[in-house]
Amino acid sequence: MKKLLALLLTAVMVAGLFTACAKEEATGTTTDTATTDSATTADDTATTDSASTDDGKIVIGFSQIGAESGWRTAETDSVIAAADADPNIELIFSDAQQKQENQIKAIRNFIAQEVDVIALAPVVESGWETVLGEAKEAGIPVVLLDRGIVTEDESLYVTFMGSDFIVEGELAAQYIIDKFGEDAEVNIVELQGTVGASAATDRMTGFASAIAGLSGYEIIKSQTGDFTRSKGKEVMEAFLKSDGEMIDVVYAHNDDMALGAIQAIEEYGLVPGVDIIIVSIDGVVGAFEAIADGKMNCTVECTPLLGPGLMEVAQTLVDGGTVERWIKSNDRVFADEAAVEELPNRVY
Ligand code: GYE
Repeated sequence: MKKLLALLLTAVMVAGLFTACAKEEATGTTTDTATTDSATTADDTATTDSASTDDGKIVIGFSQIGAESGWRTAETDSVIAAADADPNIELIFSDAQQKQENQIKAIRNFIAQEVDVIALAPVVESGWETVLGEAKEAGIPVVLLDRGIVTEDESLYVTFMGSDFIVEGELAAQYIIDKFGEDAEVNIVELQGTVGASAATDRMTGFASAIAGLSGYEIIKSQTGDFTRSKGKEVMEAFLKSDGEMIDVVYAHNDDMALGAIQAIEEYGLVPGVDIIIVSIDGVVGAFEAIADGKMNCTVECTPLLGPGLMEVAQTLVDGGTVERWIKSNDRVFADEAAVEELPNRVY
């Protein structure tokens, strides 16, 4: 019995040793050292080293929201590619899978690892004071990437890199106004982005303000589709069920939801892009293709190619330089024929 026990114990110890080795290898090469809990490990494969290396590299900890849309995947690719291309930069990538609590955990890990710069794509705009206060206390500059936050303490981040979502909403509305005319009666359904996200709140505000003075323009339904294609489709199905032939326009806060809505409209038996005009935001290649197919009408560009800019900003901050408070992207509108012509040039 004793012998058996001893044997068992050895077996367990050997097995333990193996796992320890495997773990070390993982953290030393490709696994993210910033997020170790099982909920967030799945996509955390972008890290190349641990932050504590003393090789003089600039270490950026990037807390990404997730992978809800084609846009976001393009942004992740852009950041990883730009970091890979810069021998002076080391990136620790952490995927929050849409949860603010995961982002807070990741930021705390970045602080513990003494990274040089924290890049945060905040899933929602409120609730960041405590953790960003901790980063400030640790002397680590925070760069907000692609979405903003709401706070009374402006010192909690150095800069916001991204688009003007209010203008994007206005531009989307303008396309519809130009198409139908100011005096028309237009019933609009709105597919909102993630509740509480700056990109959703501001796109809603910009659009609403642009149609505010036009009495025939009405948003008859507005609901979140979480910036995803599947949710966009699902919500559009419900809109069609309740309002069907009444709907003139779909305004979606991103292209993925618009593409989901297109599917719903086709399944319902109407012609997207003709019976129902579809306008959205992002400018991903799928939207350009849908416009070329005549199934969609307009997309307002919002560039996800923020990687190279982020590397520059990180370098400037580490060198003790200053950066603009808002590094604004240049967004363009692509509709109808102009979108078809632009399709071959799209890189995301
Ligand atoms: O429009 C959407 C994504 O924050 C600007 O998030 C970004 C938005 C983008 O999921 O597709």
